[in-house]
Amino acid sequence: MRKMWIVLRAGMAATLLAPLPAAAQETSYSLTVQNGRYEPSTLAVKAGVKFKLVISNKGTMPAEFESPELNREKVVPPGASLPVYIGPLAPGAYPFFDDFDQKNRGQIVAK
Ligand SMILES: [Cu+2]
Repeated sequence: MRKMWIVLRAGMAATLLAPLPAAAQETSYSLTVQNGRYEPSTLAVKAGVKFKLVISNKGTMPAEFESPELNREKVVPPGASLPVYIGPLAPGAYPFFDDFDQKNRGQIVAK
């Protein structure tokens, strides 16, 4: 039992000494839904890098970020900001739309 504690404590010390996780320096972009439109409607991102896309819904109705090309679908309630993790993407254009308001469309362009 005592030996187990020593091993556990050694493990905890190693955790404390470990460098900051990669999440602290993640690539992040933001997308806003406002007045029935995505802003920006074309979002340029770096190709080959996984990134976090924070979707903020400033409207009064729920929005659903959807993209079969990106294989993502996320409902964002009014007033909420939610993250979606995407990529790494090959260079190209990836369309997305609001499944609750399908005239609201945009694209992510990876370069
Ligand atoms: Cu949908």
